Amino acid sequence: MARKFFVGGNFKMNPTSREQKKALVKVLNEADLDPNVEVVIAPPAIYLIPLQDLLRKEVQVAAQNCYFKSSGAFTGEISPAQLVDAGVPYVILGHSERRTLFHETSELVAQKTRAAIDAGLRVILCVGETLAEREAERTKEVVEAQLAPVVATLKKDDWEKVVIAPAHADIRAFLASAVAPEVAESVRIIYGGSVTAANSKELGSQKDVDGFLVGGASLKPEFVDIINTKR
Ligand code: 3PY
Repeated sequence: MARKFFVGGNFKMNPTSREQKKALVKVLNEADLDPNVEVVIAPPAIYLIPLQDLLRKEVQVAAQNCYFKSSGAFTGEISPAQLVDAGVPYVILGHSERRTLFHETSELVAQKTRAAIDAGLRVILCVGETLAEREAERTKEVVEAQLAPVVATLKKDDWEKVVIAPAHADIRAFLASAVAPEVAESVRIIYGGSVTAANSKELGSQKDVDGFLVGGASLKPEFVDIINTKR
């Protein structure tokens, strides 16, 4: 089956006011969006439910993180079960900011991925090297090591629920041998890392790039041009 182009907008810790939030909704609700693209925006948790209520139904929402327990004494965390109960279909896990600023290990990311899928969520799984690792030409090794605990915890059918966001598209071959050729063929691998309207056409035309996870540009009207990249 063809892989549907996927564009995610990671708002990170933005917007900072309800007015900005309304403006973002207006842009997306009034835009002429390519119907062949799956569009998912990831606002801060506090805006998930209001945004879901305000947005046109074609635009889905994702949480930016979740924990691996379903309830209990874990102050500040949100559980996969709570996201499902709120009608949230997706969660981003393993973003580089979670890994570097909040010291999330690949084992923790794998545990969260397992728990999210068990609860019924779809996962935008981020992997990627740091600049220093890239400069040391360790990208392949680092990305494969990040994926390894996820590969160990997921069953073959679970991969249908995963979209992988790396900064390079060379991991399909790894998945073909580490999981299965049919999973490598069907899983969506999207490009994450400073996507803008100025570079999305070139990035989106590359073999094996099935979409984008967009950072800062998802907060601007150019996000619509990025969604419509393939038109
Ligand atoms: C970026 O493009 O900055 C991202 O972190 C995407 O999530």
